[in-house]
Amino acid sequence: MLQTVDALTAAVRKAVEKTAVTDIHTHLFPPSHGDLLLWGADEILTYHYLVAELFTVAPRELTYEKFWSLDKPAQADLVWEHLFLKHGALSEAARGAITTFNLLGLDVGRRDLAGIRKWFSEQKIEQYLPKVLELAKIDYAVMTNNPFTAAEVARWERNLPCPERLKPALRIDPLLVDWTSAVEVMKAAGYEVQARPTPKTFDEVRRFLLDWSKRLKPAYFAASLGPEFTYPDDSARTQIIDKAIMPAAMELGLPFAMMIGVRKVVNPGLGDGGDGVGVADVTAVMGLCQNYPRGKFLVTMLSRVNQHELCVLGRKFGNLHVFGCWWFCNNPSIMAEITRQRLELLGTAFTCQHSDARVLDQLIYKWSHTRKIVADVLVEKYVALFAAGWRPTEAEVTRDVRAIFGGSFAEFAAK
Ligand code: HDL
Ligand code: ZN
Repeated sequence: MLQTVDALTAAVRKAVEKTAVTDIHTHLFPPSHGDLLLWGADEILTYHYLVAELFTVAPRELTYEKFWSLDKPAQADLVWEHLFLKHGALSEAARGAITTFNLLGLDVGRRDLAGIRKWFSEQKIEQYLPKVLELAKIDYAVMTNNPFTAAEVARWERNLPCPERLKPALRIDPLLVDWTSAVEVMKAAGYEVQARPTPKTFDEVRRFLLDWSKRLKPAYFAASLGPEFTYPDDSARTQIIDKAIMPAAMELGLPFAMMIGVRKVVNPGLGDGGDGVGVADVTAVMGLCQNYPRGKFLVTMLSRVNQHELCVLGRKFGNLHVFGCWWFCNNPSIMAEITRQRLELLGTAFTCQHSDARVLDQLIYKWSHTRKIVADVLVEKYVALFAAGWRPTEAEVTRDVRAIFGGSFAEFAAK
């Protein structure tokens, strides 16, 4: 038994520091998939979050066209110059790059970008990937694998090796947000689908999903959806969900993960960094949970405005698992607020974070920053319990930390 507040506080901080996390949503790829897996100093510095921030301070003569015409190191040099040297690296993404370099043991204080680049050039990805997973204390990470992206399909068709600790997820946005291009891809792959959805088309979409699931053995189906997403409605999208996606997901016992609220391409000049956020309609999630009591839904939402309503839905539906402080919510101020709210409304029946890492090395900072915030919130909640006479044991504290670090997700996915 932990008999003092100090002993309890130390136990909570130790458990958060030491407990492995399952990173349930990333954009990582197996090293065998070559340049799809991004890593190293220049990828860290040209992360689309930092590119967007560069253009908040860059001189007017730096146009998007000029920037994108540069090679990656030259782009990284501009980010380094403007966001790290000429301005305080105080944003979460900029501070994250510094945390990553620091935890890799690089002397970032010397600001020697050439030296940092040299160190990375000496790393071999086969050894570096497990080193990063160990540093971030990740047991495994779930990837984002899109069967509608030719470059990805080409790698999967070669049956290249994939490390045990990287698990696929089947990403199916085009079925819901770009139906005509999805039809073209499925048709070219030999599925008898047509743009005007018919019963045959729905059967073929389901077969497409089952065939890819056989190949990838995904942890879940996933889609990112805009603020305008509604369900049910009289759109083809509702039919695709009802007649193809959910039947396939339920046949396989897989969750359907929805990331809702991205306002796509508000500024095309920023490339991947050009997306914004919009307040979405949480009743779409409610409709799915009501219509599919035997289905399983993983949901994260992009707008801070949607978090409380989503949390309350998480209390109403055992087939809904709330996860992550996604993207523009992945900042200490909002992460603390969301995590406190979820503990208060959901206990440990949620997943506190996912990294969304696009660049392998980001796992290091995203989880280091997350652990700090989560530890502070958990200490507050356990100390309040202690003050009311409860005496948690160290094992119980570790159990609860693991629950919000992926344990509850595993239980939910296995239901
Ligand atoms: O759609 C998604 O999975 C989002 O996470 C986007 O990839 C986004 O660009 C991102 O990287 N967010 O962190
Ligand atoms: Zn993502």
